[in-house]
Amino acid sequence: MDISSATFECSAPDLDSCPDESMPEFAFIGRSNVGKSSLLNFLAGEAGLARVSPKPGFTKLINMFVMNQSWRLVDLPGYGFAEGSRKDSRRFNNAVSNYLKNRTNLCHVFALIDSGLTPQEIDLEFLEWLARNEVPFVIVFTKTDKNLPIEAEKNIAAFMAQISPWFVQPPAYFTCSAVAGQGRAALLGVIGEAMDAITAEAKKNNAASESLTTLSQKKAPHKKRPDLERPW
Ligand SMILES: Nc1nc2c(ncn2[C@@H]2O[C@H](COP(=O)(O)OP(=O)(O)O)[C@@H](O)[C@H]2O)c(=O)[nH]1
Ligand SMILES: [Mg+2]
Repeated sequence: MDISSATFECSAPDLDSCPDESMPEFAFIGRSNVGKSSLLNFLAGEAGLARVSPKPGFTKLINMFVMNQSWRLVDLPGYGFAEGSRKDSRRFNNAVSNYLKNRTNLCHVFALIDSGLTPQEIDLEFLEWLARNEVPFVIVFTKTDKNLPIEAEKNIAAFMAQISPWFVQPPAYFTCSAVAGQGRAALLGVIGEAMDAITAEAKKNNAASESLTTLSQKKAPHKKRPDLERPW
């Protein structure tokens, strides 16, 4: 999967303000400061596309970017940034949960976890929520340049050991570093595979609907997420 064009499309405060669902979407979610915007820029191959901030809690909007004029990368607001002492702000916001539960063109979520930290309760809680709500996701351990490889490996193994009992088949995971330039091909591969599956499904549906043209009444197609194999 090559990226030939990457453009900012819009910032939406909630699901209703998001653009139409005509393009497949791949969304980044994770704690504030985990490296969502940096990873988006790294995958897109454009340093200044999404705004990177050393200050946590910066992005409050759903930011949409169109790649190759055919699919979107979505930078979701981060969770886990406690503003003041309000406990509620630890939780991810309504716009994010609505988007994740109801966006029909959402193909995959990349759930970002900092490889430099031991398993954090809020990340475990969030992944459990994703699994319970049947949101299709893969895990991406970020910032592998920050620690010695052995420390990152230890944190990753501990995290996967904690979540594995929740699944028949544990979710796929990847590692990346936007700073060291590691992990881009594998993540673009995930998107490429999903896009191939969607194209194949669309072709099949087109062929099927052509063979139905003799029928006088055609039913409107039922909107659903692409039937991709889920990681659990
Ligand atoms: N060492 C290291 N720092 C990173 C990496 N990715 C992002 N950062 C830094 O982490 C901070 C938060 O990054 P950002 O992409 O804005 O995170 P977001 O809040 O999840 O969107 C910034 O200071 C980035 O420079 C990485 O791969 N390695
Ligand atoms: Mg960001």
